[in-house]
Amino acid sequence: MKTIYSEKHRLRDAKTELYGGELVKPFERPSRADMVIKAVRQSNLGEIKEPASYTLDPVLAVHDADFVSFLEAAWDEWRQVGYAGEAMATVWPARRMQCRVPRFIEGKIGYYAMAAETTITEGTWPAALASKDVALTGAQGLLAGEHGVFSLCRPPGHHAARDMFGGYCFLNNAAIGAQYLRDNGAERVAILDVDFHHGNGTQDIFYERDDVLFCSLHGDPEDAFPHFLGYADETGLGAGMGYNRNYPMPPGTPFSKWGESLSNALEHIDGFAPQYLVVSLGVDTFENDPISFFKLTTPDYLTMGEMIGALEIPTLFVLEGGYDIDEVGINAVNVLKGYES
Ligand code: Q9C
Ligand code: ZN
Repeated sequence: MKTIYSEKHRLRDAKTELYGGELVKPFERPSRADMVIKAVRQSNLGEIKEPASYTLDPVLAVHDADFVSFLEAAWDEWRQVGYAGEAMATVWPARRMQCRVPRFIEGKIGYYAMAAETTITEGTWPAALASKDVALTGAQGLLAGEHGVFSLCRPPGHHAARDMFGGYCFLNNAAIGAQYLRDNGAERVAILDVDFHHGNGTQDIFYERDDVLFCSLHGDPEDAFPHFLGYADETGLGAGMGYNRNYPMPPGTPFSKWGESLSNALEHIDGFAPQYLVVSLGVDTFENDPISFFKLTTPDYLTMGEMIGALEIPTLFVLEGGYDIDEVGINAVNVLKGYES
């Protein structure tokens, strides 16, 4: 399997994340991708390719234009105010307040943020652009007839909604890739999100559509980020009714239970008969992940890949989360190895 990878991920190198009331070094850091590409090399998974460059058109196919313009300008606007720190949201259009985009950057960033932990910094926008190129180049590989491609995206994307960033995400790489497959001939695309966190952004983007099936396995929003989406009763709206499936699971869930949800999701995906599958591949379900609460082990990721591979659908794997730096590479590559076996 080919891996698409860009060194430009390094441009996303925030100094701070708001966590437990403190500003800490971000969990989502460049060394994550270093560990993953190292594991790809050591496992001889296959060729590693630079992404091609794409215009903003495939981004604007899933994100609102005003949101994209905001992301592009946010750091400059923040810096012009003279603030010493990284750009961070502190105020939101909460219940019964006006949902208008204010002029001043402090208001604007609050309007477009879904959480406060994720700062916008100098290289964030170019890194996000490169990350979507990694996803799109992977999608192009599927269109060219490859059976599986690994897009080693960083920053991740599945929390980014049509008009919101947060949860370490800016542009929704998996959604951009899935939409690109749709726009280039595929009638039906399924997205399977195995990241520990609910893929609220991806759900948001496709919620009213029947051409993109979204299935997400994740920590119960009662207990886990993003808290305000990801319940089992969110099944889609309008034409999209029945095309969204959530599998929230409680703290401590081991693979024996998690795998039952996966089997159920895979059955639905199989019944949908998509031309392509996009997997939002987060490995923060790992037992030692510092911010999550599932109990998957390193060999479980091989089984996960085998189960996905049994569907025999051309699959684009898009990297999402996974914060145990020492094991993120081996766990992610195990899924790909299992898929190929
Ligand atoms: N107490 C991804 O995995 N903060 N994003 C969680 C836990 C945000 C995760 C706080 C986690 C975002 C792509
Ligand atoms: Zn996650």
